[in-house]
Amino acid sequence: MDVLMNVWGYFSKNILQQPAFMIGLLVMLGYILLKKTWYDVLAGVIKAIVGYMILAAGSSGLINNFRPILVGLKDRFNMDAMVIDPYFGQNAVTAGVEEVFGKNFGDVMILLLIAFIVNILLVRFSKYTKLRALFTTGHVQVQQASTAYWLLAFALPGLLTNNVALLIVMSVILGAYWAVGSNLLVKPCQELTGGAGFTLAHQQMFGIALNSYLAEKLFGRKKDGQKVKKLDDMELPGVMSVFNENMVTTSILMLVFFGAILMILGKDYLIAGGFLGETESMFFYVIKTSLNFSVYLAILQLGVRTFVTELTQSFQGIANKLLPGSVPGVDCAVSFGFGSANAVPIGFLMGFLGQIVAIVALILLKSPVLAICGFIPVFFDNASIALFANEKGGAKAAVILPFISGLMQVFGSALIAGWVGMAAYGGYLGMWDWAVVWPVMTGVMKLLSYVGVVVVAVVLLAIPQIQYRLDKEGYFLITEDYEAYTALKAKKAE
Ligand code: ASC
Repeated sequence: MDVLMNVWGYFSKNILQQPAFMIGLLVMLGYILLKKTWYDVLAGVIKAIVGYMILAAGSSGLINNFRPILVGLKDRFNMDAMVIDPYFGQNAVTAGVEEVFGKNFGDVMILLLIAFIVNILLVRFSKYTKLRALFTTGHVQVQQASTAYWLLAFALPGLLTNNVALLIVMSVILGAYWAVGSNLLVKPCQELTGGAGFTLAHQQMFGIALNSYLAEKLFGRKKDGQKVKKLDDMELPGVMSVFNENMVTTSILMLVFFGAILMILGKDYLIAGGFLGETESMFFYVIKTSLNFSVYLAILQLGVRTFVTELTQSFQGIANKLLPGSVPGVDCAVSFGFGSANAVPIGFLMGFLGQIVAIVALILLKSPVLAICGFIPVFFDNASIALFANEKGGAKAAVILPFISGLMQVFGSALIAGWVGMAAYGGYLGMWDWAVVWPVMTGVMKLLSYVGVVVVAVVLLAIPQIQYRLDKEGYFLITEDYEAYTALKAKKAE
């Protein structure tokens, strides 16, 4: 057993939690199964790992640059608030799980292992489960396993004395959430990317699915039956034409946005916090910091272009031989390489606006739990939601839906983190699914106990069955042969 746990520990730390190596491993396995030459395998693996590392350089550049600025608002206004951010959430679990439940953080890693196996098994038996997507984003899985551990331990205190039963119940719920959530986005992702062959496996899967649906239903058609205008359909004249170019739009928007926030934080605060050198010019510091946003976004998109084709081509090997009909589930940032590039900054800003409105409401309502925006939920969730909403419902959907999402992220996180006691440890995961879907699941299980567990599992597993029954012909075809799928849809529309 010890040997097994050591092997798992090594694999989890060095490969699973480092998506670049996890993707590299999958590409290697896929190409070997496709019987490629050794040098094709080598080239593919290198491109996949380097591409992913470029993507990660972009996304961590964004996080490391802009998280301290947003969290700075909390210090600047002396707020006693928890931060909604996956890493703060994970730290809260590490700090509190033993005190609150008498459990060791090591149990979270066992939960991760079993839940991952549940995900693989559910996809392996896709003939029955109709589940097609495998999580490859281990760093996110660790954060989710941590939070899920806390929420489920809180909901099912009767199981705390029986570790085996506790872990099994937790793994089924978490593994099913992974498989079902990423499966929900198989279709929206193919439609966004023209059949690129991946889905998203991140922290806002239900959020994107719901917002895509709402975008189509509420904004997708004009009254006269005409198509709605997407963000990129707007050709602006005269001086406004500078906004026709995405890099310019993003830079100007961020200059205004971060310019305002940095002014609010003030020069003294920035110097004391080590952001700005004493002799440095504030003016140029603001310009440099804000434009870095466009720089990291461009890096991120280059990373996506470098590895996505390798991953999806090689995954054919896995889909043919090991996990029939499956697709890889990847980081939500991968979607930023597709669709309207303008949706990304717009989703971010509208989500931020929503979060700020919600935070002010919490303050005015004298809520016992206050929250402050973490960069990751504001940016990655809302940019993705805007991207998919724009695709289905056009520009209006891309502006309105992320705003509502921002409200839900704050209200949902404050509610659940206050209720289960995580707020006291300074943070909560805070991404859309964890601010909306998991609080509902936790509530059902707390209320109905073991019956609640069954209800949640059955509802989750029923979702792919319903999706399948709504489109039996196209359901697996969409990932196996996108051209044939679009031809089928065109024929049906005639
Ligand atoms: C997360 C998380 C990150 C980012 C990254 C986005 O949820 O934990 O580090 O989003 O995955 O690319």
